[in-house]
Amino acid sequence: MHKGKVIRAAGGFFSVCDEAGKEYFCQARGALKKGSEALMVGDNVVFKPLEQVSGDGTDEAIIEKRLPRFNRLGRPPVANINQLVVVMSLKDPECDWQLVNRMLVQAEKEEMTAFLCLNKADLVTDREIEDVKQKSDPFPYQIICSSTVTRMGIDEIAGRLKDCTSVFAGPSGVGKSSLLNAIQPGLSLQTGDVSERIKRGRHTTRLAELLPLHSGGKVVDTPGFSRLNFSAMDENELARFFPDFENLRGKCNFRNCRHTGEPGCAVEQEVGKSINPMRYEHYRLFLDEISKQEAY
Ligand SMILES: Nc1nc2c(ncn2[C@@H]2O[C@H](COP(=O)(O)OP(=O)(O)OP(=O)(O)O)[C@@H](O)[C@H]2O)c(=O)[nH]1
Ligand SMILES: [Mg+2]
Ligand SMILES: [Zn+2]
Repeated sequence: MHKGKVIRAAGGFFSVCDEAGKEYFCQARGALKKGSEALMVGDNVVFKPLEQVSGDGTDEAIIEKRLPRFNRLGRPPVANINQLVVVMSLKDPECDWQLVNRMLVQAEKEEMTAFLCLNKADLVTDREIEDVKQKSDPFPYQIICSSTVTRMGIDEIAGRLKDCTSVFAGPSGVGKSSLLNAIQPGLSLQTGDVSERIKRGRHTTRLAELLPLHSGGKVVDTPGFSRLNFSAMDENELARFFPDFENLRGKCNFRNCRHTGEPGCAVEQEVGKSINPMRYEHYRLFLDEISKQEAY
């Protein structure tokens, strides 16, 4: 029996890389294809090599078993990830802060570290960058402004990818694949056409793929998405996934305070001070959404 990691998943077929870096083209046993059991990129598996070789010369194998996961994201669908890199662009398309905060809540829930990358800095003025930062300040995660054109922020992002497994996630067209190409040119990932008349991305990356980096880290490039729902979230736990509320834990008048207008709410008193008003607004929106889901 061999051990390996799923690096690509498509239509019931999987590419698995063993510890020596050898790639196998695999099928999986039926139970490993359904529901939450379905194999994801990042999953560690036990597999049995077959005698066959696939059309492109890759050895074939069959996945026998999935090893336990330490976490998983529903969107993008990946497992065993240490770090979420939320990628947005400052322009074309503009930063979607609500989606940023949705992704960060998921990262906290799955105990991942996270940072935000605001790409395409070359398309806006320094003043505009300051305005965007101001709007989100104070923000409890590092923000790196970047550009694949001027190489601003590229080394800083690369530095944060060392020795851990990260996932790049965000809307289509923000430059996830372009950033990875800038970090490691040999990756040669396909990117959207600049001359495209429609400024919105068009889903250039079709499948999540786990890529090894020279720096020792690994990173998953993923297809863009613009919607993200909270599934399997309890409304009482949401506040725990806002690290900016953390210092205020237990300081509200009511022990089970939802931070939605209750008298003596310590969180609400900090809005506009240590808590960014937009983050608080999104907290209330998410809470509302989760409580409606629970009602069904
Ligand atoms: N001006 C400018 N354009 C950029 C930058 N980064 C990427 N682009 C362009 O933005 C477009 C989309 O880039 P991609 O890297 O394909 O975007 P993506 O996020 O991977 O998109 P999907 O794969 O569809 O999710 C391409 O035309 C890139 O050349 C940047 O820093 N500045
Ligand atoms: Mg891409
Ligand atoms: Zn409160």
